[in-house]
Amino acid sequence: MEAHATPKHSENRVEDLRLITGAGCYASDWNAPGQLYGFFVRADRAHAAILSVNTAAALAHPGVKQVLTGADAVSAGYTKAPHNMQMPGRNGTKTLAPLRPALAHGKVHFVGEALALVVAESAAIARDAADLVEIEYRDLPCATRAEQALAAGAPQIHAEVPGNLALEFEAGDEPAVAAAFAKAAHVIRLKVETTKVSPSPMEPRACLVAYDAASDEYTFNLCMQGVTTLRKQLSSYTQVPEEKLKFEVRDVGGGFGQRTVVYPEYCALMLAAKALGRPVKWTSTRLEGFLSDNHGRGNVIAGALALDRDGKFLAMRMDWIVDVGAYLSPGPQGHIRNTRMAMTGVYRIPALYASYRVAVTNSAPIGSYRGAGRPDIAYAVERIVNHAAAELGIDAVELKRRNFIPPEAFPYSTSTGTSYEIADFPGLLLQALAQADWDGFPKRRAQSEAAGKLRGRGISTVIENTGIGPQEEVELRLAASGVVEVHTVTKSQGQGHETTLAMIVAKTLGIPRAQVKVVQCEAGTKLRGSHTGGSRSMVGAGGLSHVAAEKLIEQGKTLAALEFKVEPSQVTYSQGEFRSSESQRVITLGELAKAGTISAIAEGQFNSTYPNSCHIVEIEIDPDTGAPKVVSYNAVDDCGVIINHTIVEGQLHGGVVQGAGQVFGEHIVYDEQSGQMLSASFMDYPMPRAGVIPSLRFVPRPTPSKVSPIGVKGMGETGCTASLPALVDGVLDALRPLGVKHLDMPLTPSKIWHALQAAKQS
Ligand code: MCN
Repeated sequence: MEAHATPKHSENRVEDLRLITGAGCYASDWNAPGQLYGFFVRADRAHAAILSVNTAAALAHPGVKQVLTGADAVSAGYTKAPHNMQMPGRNGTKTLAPLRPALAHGKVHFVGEALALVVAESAAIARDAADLVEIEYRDLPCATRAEQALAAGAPQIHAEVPGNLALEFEAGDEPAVAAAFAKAAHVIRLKVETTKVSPSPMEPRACLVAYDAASDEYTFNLCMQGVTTLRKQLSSYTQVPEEKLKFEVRDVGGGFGQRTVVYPEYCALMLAAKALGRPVKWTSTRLEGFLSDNHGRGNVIAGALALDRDGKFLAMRMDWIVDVGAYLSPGPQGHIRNTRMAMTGVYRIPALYASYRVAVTNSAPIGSYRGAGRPDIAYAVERIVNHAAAELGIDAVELKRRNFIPPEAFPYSTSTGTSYEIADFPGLLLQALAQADWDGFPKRRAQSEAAGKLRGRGISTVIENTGIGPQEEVELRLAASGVVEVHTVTKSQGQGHETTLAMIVAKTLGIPRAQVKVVQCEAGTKLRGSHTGGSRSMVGAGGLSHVAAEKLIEQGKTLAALEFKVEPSQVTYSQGEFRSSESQRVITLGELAKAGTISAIAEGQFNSTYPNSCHIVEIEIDPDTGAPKVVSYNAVDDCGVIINHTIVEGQLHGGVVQGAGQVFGEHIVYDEQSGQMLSASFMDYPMPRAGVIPSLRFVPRPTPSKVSPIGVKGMGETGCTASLPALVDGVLDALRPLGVKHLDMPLTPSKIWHALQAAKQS
């Protein structure tokens, strides 16, 4: 295991030169001879019956080839969007999933829903002609927030989902929790919201589809996070067999979960490409992205924590209202299930219970977004624990220490059915406290006060489940040149897999990294596995790259033994060369492959790993403007054995900054009356800027995982998970002395300033 640990400043990313010099090839860089261009006509209202769609004027526009509408989607049978909400509901009920024609038919359910596709000789013509599609609507009242949609008398959004309740289910032991609450010395309650956000990858969604009548095959160039999941979902939506769906993808400019899944637009483009016999290309504008790409989070959680007289946790209850948007996106089960997996957080809580009400609303569908439920549960648990500390006058660090799952209790089974493999929370905390100079805070606070500023410190101690996936395969191909190709069905969207997978194989084979080439989602690949998501790539594809390299060595020994005329057990391998003391000859990897490519496939299925973190922040607030400023950010993280320190630090930094984006500004807001989105541009939706986390200090504190053959724990999301509670806690710690107990994200200067004014007057 340790063989894979690398020194602190490890190798640079091989992909970066290509990506930062404009030599990348993204979805909209692909073109096909004779291609046409699509533009989607989208709903300009949140909830309305479609009385008519008149395409005559658009069709008559010069250069327009076709206008597809919901009727075409329905007659093709492209109506049943896939989803994976298979968990049983209360009293054996099943999820009620509304139909979702690839182009809206009969009704529109959110602003931005695609309802017609104009295909033309140029993108500009398609866009112009879209204005000529005449739609007659009958407006209906809307409900864009889940609490509003579930309230009595709310507008009925889909006939198939009475009361807008798609599923109600529960986890844990309600009677045990009720009994513990009945005997508790203290019960602390807090309602928090994990706000709705837009993942906003740099690359807008794009898709080029070509149809080949001879083979009845479709070829796609699009943004994806891996071929297998998308292929399966696309096939499920359209009933086109998976083997007829081919993909060619090079670079992907960010995904964050949003690029994993099938979208209805891809299916509509398939219809056009087939009908017209020419490839059709569509590139989303940023506005379309805001309106129609899946959003993230969107939960309201009413939490309650029961404690005994000594501040020991007895039980926790959480009642969730989960917004899934207007339709179930293909993967909601994951981001809902994950909130149950780590419900106990890092604490020993004997009794847990959670109820969930999953609501449809007149808003864009919600999908997995970096962390997929893990940041939500970590935020809810940490907020209530830190709130309990403040309410009971116990130091937050002390309260955590009293309730941590101790290192000797691992593997630890939680009361919602999860088994945490290994962690050392007290050790992590101790190191983070030292790193952040926790005890020096009063002095720094006094200095800030002298300068007229409020200063607060925030702390989070979190754990999450990452890495679990279906049966995964990695293939190594050794060519006569000596180059070893690593084939995967995962797809990096910026995580640096070309570097890290190559490092793993190079290390196992003892050859230079330059001799290893990573090929992700090769066109027509038959390998099985999952996409890059759930921070599973290093646990799955990474571990299997190592196993495949070991297999390649064993295979090589057998082949070399034939050459040397000895037994395979008499052959040794080191640094790209096979030898045998019984023979004078040496044979290299490349020489071995002279007669033809040698390949080794490793397969395996992996369970969850449990990365965990302690993040400590300090924040200064200007009381005159309410503007918060992060002045220090310290992270101590356990992500098992580290393959590449620089990449891990980069991943952590990216996740932390994404968390900061949500904490300080990012927020998808719909107008409650009209259902229009009020945050559909970067002017209204403030992304975090470079200065938001000026200095992140990251120190790893690994406990290697045995789930992974190379000891790693998936960590691509932990920055998001740990930063939300730490940053919010930091702001509240600064405001608490003035009487502010809780604020929901986003903590904008205006919200903070108003809270300060209200506190002054009370
Ligand atoms: N790594 C390592 N040592 C470890 C663990 C990971 O060196 N112990 C490295 C890996 O080699 C890999 C990176 O860190 O290069 C992340 O690995 P892993 O934790 O396995 O996560 P994935 O590669 O599966 O990435 C998925 C994760 C998720 S779920 C989201 S969402 C996300 C993220 O990664 N989206 C991203 N990071 C992103 N980074 C970028 N730039 N763009 C996105 O869209």
